[in-house]
Amino acid sequence: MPDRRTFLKLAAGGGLLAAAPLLFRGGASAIAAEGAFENPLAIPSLDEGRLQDGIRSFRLQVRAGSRRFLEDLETPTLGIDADYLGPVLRVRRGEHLRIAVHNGLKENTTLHWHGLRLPGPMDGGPHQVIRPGSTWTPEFQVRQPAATCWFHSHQLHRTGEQVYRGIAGLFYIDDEWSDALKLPATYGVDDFPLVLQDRSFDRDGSFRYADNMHTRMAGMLGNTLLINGTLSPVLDVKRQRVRLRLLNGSNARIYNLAFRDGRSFHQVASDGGLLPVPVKRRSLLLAPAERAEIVVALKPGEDPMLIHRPVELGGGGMMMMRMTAGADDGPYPMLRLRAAPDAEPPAEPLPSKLRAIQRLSADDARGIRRFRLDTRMMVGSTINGRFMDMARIDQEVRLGDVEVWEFDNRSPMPHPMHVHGVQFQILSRNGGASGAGEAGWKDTVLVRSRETVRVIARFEDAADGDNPFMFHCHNLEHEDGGMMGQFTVTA
Ligand SMILES: [Cu+2]
Repeated sequence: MPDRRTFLKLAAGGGLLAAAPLLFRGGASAIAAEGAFENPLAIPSLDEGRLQDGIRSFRLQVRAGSRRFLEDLETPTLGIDADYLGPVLRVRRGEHLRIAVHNGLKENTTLHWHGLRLPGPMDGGPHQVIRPGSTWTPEFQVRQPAATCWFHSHQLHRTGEQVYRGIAGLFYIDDEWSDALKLPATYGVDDFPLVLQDRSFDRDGSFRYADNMHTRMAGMLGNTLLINGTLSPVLDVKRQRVRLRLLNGSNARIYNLAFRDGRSFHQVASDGGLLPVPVKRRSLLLAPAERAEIVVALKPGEDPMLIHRPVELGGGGMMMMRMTAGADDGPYPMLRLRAAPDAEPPAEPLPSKLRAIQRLSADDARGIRRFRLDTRMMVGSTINGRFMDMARIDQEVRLGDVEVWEFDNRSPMPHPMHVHGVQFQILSRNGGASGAGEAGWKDTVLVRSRETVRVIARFEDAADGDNPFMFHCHNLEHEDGGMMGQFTVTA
């Protein structure tokens, strides 16, 4: 008898052959728009490790568990020190870290520190496999400004499924600068993490992760939204100003965040930390792996709804194939905020300046590397025409150099491109300027169909051929399908 996984694969594959849908959107993978939004939002536990002899050390265990997401049904899950997802790890700039990661699963995994600047062997990519029952203990110094980063499985060909089942968590960096700013910063009181994920469930409550040609082309889109693992959540707050640290922890889905009543909010940070100034906006596009921190003003007693507002990302042109990563689904509600009738007003105005960022200039760059993104129908997505090969180094960067990387997306769908080991700045989109919300440090950039994006970075962390860094699409099914390459950074 085929096991469940094989059965699902066969079932889904058979459906594909019969129907051969060319328009990978909507239908069974559109998010349902209903829900009471009465479930209290789960807040992950905060783990500050142990500070001893100048080293902050953590002990983490990746393990299996189960969680009741849906009424009356248990869902088998994976997590880090938890049944589903992991704690928020909190560290300070300048600290030396030691993180013991024990693999309590029956399969190989890895834990990648997404957005962290560190040496190649500590990165937690596909070369730093943790075998079942063993422990991997990376050590590194935090040498970057305050930011909301994260960690997740990066197991070759298995990242999509392992992350889907729950191997992900947040990683906060604080520093003197972020301490001094008058932004909401009390965890779980006026400063909240929001991990946005779409999932699908089978009738027995188990996650439905479909590994088939459809998902390899379009990415895995779920039809149910979870935030921090909570279905149809409400967040009760006792403050009139709250900071939301958003992570798009979805495998493939893109969110265009807004409030149903159209209110504005301020974006204060992007992937790699604080923006130069707060950016007032009414919507915010967040692709898989991207982070943004926003500050929202609430009046006592009101309950605004955070929603996804459908957006056209362009694209198409290949045999009518258009893959939208769910961006044009909806609108659908995501999170209800509910301010207490006696919610406290903020003591100070929102700061008008956050953190100066020295812009890198193309004049400082040694050169430009070009990455062409293509999708071949029923085959998969490639970078410069190639699929990932663990034995091949695709790019060699000289330690300390500034380089421009250009992503030229010729495929009919958007690709959120991520580079390990650096934080970069966005130079241009199709030759023009990018938005004020992208004026800070980034490690993941959404490249729309038919768009060319240039980013610039200084490569200051070393990675040799045994432990190279990755560059890849963060649509995890694209990544698992081979839309990834490797680079070294050596003197
Ligand atoms: Cu992609």
